[in-house]
Amino acid sequence: MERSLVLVKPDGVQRGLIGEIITRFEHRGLRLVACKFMQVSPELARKHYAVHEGKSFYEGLIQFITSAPVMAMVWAGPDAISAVRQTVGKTRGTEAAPGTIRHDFALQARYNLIHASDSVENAETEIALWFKQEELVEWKRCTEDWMYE
Ligand code: FUP
Repeated sequence: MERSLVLVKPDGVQRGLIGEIITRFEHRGLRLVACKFMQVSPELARKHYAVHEGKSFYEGLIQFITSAPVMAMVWAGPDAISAVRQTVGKTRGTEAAPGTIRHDFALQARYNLIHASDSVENAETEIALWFKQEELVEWKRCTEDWMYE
């Protein structure tokens, strides 16, 4: 069972897409294990995007992610990293496959609605950065008996 850190970024919150995005992951069969609506501090933003430090879009990204609240979540399931990223779609909406969230609701890179962990290792680091251990809920969806082998 893998876990992924998913953020509905400020554009998704402002555009009223939190519910739509959660619905996509619920329908996919993933399990929500943590969720919090929060204003991101510049310190947290810089830690989260440390891998992009020095890139041309880095400062704009920090400004953007701190510009309005985000909905931070952890989703779990078999192959959750690739399942979540498949549902999210490629970075730019114009390159994302039809049916993905970014294709259906976004066009460009910065305003691409969602962050989703790109590896198991990064997911665990990101989850530890965004959530305390006690905020992660241990439970099982009844649908899992009919979806997970
Ligand atoms: P992704 O994994 O698809 O979220 O994308 P990346 O890790 O490549 O980029 C992280 C974030 O940087 C993107 F969500 C948006 C932002 N970005 C830009 O603003 N401009 C770019 O050219 C590339 C990325």
